Amino acid sequence: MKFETISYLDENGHLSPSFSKEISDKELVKGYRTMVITRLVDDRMITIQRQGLISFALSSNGEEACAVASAAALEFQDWMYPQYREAGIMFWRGFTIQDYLHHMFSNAEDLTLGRQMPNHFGSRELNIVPVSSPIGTKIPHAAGCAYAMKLQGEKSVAICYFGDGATSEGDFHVGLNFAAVRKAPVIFFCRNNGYAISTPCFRQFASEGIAPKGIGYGMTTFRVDGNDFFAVYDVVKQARKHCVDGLGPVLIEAMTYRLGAHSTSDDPSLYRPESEVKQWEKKCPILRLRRYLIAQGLWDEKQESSLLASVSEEITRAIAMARKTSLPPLISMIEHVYDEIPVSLREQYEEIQSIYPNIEKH
Ligand SMILES: Cc1ncc(C[n+]2csc(CCOP(=O)(O)OP(=O)(O)O)c2C)c(N)n1
Repeated sequence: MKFETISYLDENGHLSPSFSKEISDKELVKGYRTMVITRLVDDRMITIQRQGLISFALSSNGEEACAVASAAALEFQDWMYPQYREAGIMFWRGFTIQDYLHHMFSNAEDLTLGRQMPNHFGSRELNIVPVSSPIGTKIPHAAGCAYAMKLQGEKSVAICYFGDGATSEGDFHVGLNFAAVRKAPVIFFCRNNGYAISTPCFRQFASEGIAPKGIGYGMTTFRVDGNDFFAVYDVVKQARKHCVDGLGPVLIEAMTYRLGAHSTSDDPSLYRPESEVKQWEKKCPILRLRRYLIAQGLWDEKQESSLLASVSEEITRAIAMARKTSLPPLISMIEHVYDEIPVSLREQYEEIQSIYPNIEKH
């Protein structure tokens, strides 16, 4: 089974005349700015992890269009289930750099109160369900959420993001089958970036990519150039309409590439050639959209340098503030799971306090 890859914007920023869809200049510029913010924040997080300020960082370097263009194509009431390379959806929906930095420092202002690893963002206010470390678990959750919305007659969709590696998990198959049978309004957005850490796609599955799996489950499926802002935007718009029209779920396979390491605990030079990375650098989604915007007179070098300077300064200020902010209180370790804290947990908490009387001061 062969799939065409939908693409409209080439590497030089030329937009194909076959793209006749509506997307406002304002949205395009916001999309561009959001991708740049994501890139700059990610780069700095890796640096400060190396400096020992935070414990861990993952970046979406090279994959920013997948998150930002898809978020741009959705409505605010739509539920989002990110994996961890979707910081761009947070910034698109209004999470500030400071909010993000508090999360990365796992401090008292972090919405998850340090109970999660860095890059496990989420926000109830923004309808973004926090990332969870076990790969693929969000796929059935998103299918269930979408089915619930269908039963309640809501005109909203859920979108679930994951990598190619997640499709090797049972949860992928369970979630897709359930959603297809129940016609749940859910978009399964797979970023096929070629690798699950060091495992290349050809060692994960024998099918021709991920898209044929969607057909196998009986759902509408697209393969799209994941580094093309216009193409991602367009297929997600179409997928959303398909879902709210009651036609069932959609699988999108976005062809992209992870330009950086899997995480700060990885060394990609051990499993992939530098020449491969260089090839994909030319397809960078930010570069392509910038070339388009400049050619259209919607962006210029002055705006570019001012954006880079102001975002970099904002990140520096946010790091300083996050460092100054205290850690979450010890009691938060046992709160917010049970309605009433069970006696066994309360005893453990008191034991820690008695062993480390000054623990709250650290
Ligand atoms: C169930 C499970 N197995 C293994 C891991 C370890 N692990 C973390 S990320 C990852 C790779 C995931 O690859 P993919 O889904 O392709 O996403 P990518 O990191 O490429 O964006 C693995 C194996 C995990 N977190 N959960």
